[in-house]
Amino acid sequence: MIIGIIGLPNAGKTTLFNTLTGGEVETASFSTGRFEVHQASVDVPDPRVDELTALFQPRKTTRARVEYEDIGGLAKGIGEGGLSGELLGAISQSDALLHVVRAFESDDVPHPEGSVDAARDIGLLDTELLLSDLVIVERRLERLADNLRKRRQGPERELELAEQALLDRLLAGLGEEVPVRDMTLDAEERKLLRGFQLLTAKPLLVVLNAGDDKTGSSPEDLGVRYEHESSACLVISGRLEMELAQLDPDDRTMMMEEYGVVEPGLHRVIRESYRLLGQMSFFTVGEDEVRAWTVDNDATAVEAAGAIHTDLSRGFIRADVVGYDDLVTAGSMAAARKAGTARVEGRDYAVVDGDIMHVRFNI
Ligand SMILES: Nc1nc2c(ncn2[C@@H]2O[C@H](COP(=O)(O)OP(=O)(O)O)[C@@H](O)[C@H]2O)c(=O)[nH]1
Ligand SMILES: [Mg+2]
Repeated sequence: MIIGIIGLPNAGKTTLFNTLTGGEVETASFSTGRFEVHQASVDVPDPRVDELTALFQPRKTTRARVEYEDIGGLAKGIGEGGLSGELLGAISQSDALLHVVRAFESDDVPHPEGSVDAARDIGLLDTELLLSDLVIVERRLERLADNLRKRRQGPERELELAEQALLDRLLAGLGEEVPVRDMTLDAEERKLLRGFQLLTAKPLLVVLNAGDDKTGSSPEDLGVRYEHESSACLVISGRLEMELAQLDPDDRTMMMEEYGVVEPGLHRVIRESYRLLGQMSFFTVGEDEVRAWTVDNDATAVEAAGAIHTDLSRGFIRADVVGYDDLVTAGSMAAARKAGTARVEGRDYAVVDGDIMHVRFNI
């Protein structure tokens, strides 16, 4: 799963990327407008994994991971269909987008639009993504119209007519500036659209990069309301977060108290990204390893088994399952079994976020 970090030059993308990944990519106080991509994967912070580690004292703890890509090179002409092909290519390969928006004032850092206005910048980028989708949908509609003129009957014609109807709806919506993620589409339609990699269909996390004096501000405090499907909006202080991430734990705690930061904004960013991707975690536990596994929100027991190893899904017999809270209350697997909170589930069981599973299999 890849989350593409996008935004205007000097919004703080690379600063956030460095904070997220512990990387040290150079930040610049002016934009070169150069197309540039940096990639790194990150542990998903999860207090439940800490708790399970304390409980089982395993030799090894493995957390869920997400991958971030810092995609630089958005330049002037944004909002006017100004995205270059290679930039679009990098963005369209992301599973979700993280839009870093400048909300900090600084005389040292120029803003490509000449002033700081977070709501305006969100609009600019949203328009850019919409325009890109419009082009894709229009092109596809032209090709379909061509095919339909040539092909008078047959099952393929039926499929193409259905696709045409769907794309016409999309075209109308996009024309009214409705992102695809806000449109009502059934599972079949979503599947059909997946191949187009439409940018406004991707989950979107807006991160407002505010100054050090704005920690604890809400988006509304900064003049922003962002209410869309599969979207969320967070405020962080990019530079402060980067400094926090570079401190050792004791100093970090002290500095967080000083600035009134309850939880590193970084953790919120990673958690929200994970949630927007429609993913959840289940856990396996033992003396050897406590491990978080990532599956889709609607995963079944046999799919969860497959996330661990294909052998486990092929030879799936049953799964021993206990909810996270039940396990922590009981204190051990044996105690949970005694208390009757550990269950045996079959292959179609709908996994719940936080389930602790042990898969029985035979191959
Ligand atoms: N004052 C202030 N400067 C910041 C903040 N975040 C980033 N910057 C500075 O803004 C400049 C551009 O940041 P960078 O991460 O390179 O932006 P990018 O072009 O979006 O990758 C750098 O000089 C950063 O140090 C912030 O929260 N406050
Ligand atoms: Mg950068």
